[in-house]
Amino acid sequence: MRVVEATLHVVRLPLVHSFETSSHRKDHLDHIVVELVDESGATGWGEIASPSAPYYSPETVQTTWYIAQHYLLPSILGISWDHPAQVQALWRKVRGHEFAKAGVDTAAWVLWSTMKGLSLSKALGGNRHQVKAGVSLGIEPTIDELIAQVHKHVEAGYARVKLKIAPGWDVEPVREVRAVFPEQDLHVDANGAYQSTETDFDQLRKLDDLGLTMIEQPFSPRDFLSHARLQAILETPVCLDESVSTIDDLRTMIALQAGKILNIKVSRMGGLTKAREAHDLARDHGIPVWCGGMHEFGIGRAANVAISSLGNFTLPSDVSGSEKYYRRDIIRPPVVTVLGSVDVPVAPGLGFAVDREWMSENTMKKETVGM
Ligand code: OSB
Ligand code: MG
Repeated sequence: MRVVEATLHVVRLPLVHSFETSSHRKDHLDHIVVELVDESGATGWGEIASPSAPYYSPETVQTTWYIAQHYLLPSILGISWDHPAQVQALWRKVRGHEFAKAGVDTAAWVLWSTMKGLSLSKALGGNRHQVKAGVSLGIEPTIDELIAQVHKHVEAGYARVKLKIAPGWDVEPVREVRAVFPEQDLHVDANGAYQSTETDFDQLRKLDDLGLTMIEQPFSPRDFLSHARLQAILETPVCLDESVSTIDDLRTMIALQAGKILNIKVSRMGGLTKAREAHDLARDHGIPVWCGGMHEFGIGRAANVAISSLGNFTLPSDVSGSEKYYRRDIIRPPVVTVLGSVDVPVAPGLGFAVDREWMSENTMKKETVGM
């Protein structure tokens, strides 16, 4: 396989319902769609799902654009490869920049699986026909509005509900939601907003009797030690998200017992090859995983569905239906959740058609890199 042309498209879509985490609120997203074309004219699609601001990870839309344009695409153009897992080696020297790498890596997997006539799921070694879908709900202006959001998504059938928390918005709203939904599979995600202080440890400890499936990323990304200390005093599993962006981070998590569950994000780990490697390593150490999301458009969402079909993705993934996020997605048909599950496509490659017309109507910036 040899990529001879690559195009980056910055696409902007408004969110149906604005989303607030411990760091900020957003009402639209700019993601970069990666289009790779090989010498036979076949296309592979990927999505760089970096947020615009460096609050989730150090990357931004602008840094990913720069790194893809100047480093990642030039190193893949004109080079022959047999399998998408080899693509990582082409930019071995580029440190970090996982979101940028993930978009190009996914496009290579989609191109290859399309050419081989395999679904992306099959190409990755997946064996599920359906994946369980969870939903991630942001911080709301009031507890009543939060409860209304939970109602809506429980009624829509989601298998698990995650609530964003932050200091000042934690025990009280979660306790009230729990009171209304005593049996619901519920978990919380702090996006690293707590500090390694006695006050914050005491506050987090109060979540332990609310029957949560997990507490996701309470402390900052590099603070493995506080996660290990918290896990040692809680019954509730600690789940890591931001802390694990490389396989070495996962080895650290395992060695320090810094959590019992792993959120694997294709974007955060630098693509499908690394996400699969993380899945295998976690499985070998008895750590269940689920696939986290970055409010992906349909292309990134399809990749998340495909990776979630691997055996150790035993917990519901953040792969909600397209309509939770966007009035109209850039793929056809949109991703749909029925009775808490999403079907894994069986068609070759992405398994969805990219809606080029809708994409170009919403494109802010575009650039083609040739050989
Ligand atoms: O921590 O999982 C997170 C969105 C933006 C930044 C961080 C996170 C999220 C989500 C979105 O929770 C999950 C989804 O795509 O539905
Ligand atoms: Mg998270």
